[in-house]
Amino acid sequence: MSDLSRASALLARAGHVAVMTGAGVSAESGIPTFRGPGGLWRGRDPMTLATPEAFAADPGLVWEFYNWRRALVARAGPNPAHLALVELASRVPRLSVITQNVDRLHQRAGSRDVLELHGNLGEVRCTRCRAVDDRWGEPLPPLPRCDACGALVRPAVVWFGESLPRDVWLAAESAVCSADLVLVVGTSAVVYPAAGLIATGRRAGAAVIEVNLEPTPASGPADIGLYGKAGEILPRLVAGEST
Ligand code: BV8
Ligand code: ZN
Repeated sequence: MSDLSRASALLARAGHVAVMTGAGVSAESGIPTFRGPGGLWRGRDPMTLATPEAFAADPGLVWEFYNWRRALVARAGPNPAHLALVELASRVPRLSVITQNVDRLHQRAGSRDVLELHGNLGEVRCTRCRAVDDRWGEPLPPLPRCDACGALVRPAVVWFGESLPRDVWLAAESAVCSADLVLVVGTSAVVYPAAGLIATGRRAGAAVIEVNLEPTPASGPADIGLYGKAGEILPRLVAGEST
């Protein structure tokens, strides 16, 4: 029995599937991943820009990085991997979509109740009054200001060293603990606490399927690894292909 047919059989029996996605699910939409080739911006490691310290030191540079990504994401569209997960939602009794991505492509593909562990590029949050504004698709000036109080706003994403939104985190933990299958798609599984959800789901008794170009630290706990492009594998998996 091929890995794909074993995975399809697990999916067909699942009552609750928790999907956990990373940047790799958006790669075929033309959005560079964090750690793969082309993951750099102007030779800078995104990890050195996605921090409160970088923003405090040079908000203009960090906003340049985020405005570049906002424009890129606004021009991008969902790919077959995102669309396959929308189709999966109509084939299983319950589907939870948990993403580390900030590009809203799951929502734009039609997924509902997406748990955004790391926020999103559409919303901005005031550094003084903490007002949150959805500025999706709107080009922002080099140093955007709060409409309410005039202070500098920041991207409403979770930076390294910052806590994840508590309500979203608790919902994601609950999802993987009640799922009978955790489908891990396009993540290098090195960023915590998000990556910890995989082992949490496994400990709670879920089977784990990994879809990635290559093995990752999630491959150990995974029952099945399907290696190739998510945009090619997910539609076949959801369609129940077995070859
Ligand atoms: C926290 C939003 C603590 C921003 C992101 C030292 C100092 C400080 C912190 C730490 C430290 N050591 C460890 C930490 C914790 C840190 C962490 O995990 N660091 C790692 C790197 C070691 N985590 C944090 O800081 C978190 N907060 O711990 O808070 C705390 C606790 C209590 C109280 C206060 C504070 C916050 C982490 C969130 C960071 N924000 N994003 C933004 O986007 O700008 S994370 C960022 O990385 C993105 O969200 C991204 O999604 C995420 C994970 O990366 P991946 O999604 O996996 O993407 P990646 O490029 O890595 O991999 C792509 C994969 O896809 C690859 O495997 C590739 O093979 C595959 N692929 C590519 N193409 C395809 C494909 N697969 C299939 N098909 C394809 N076509
Ligand atoms: Zn304000």
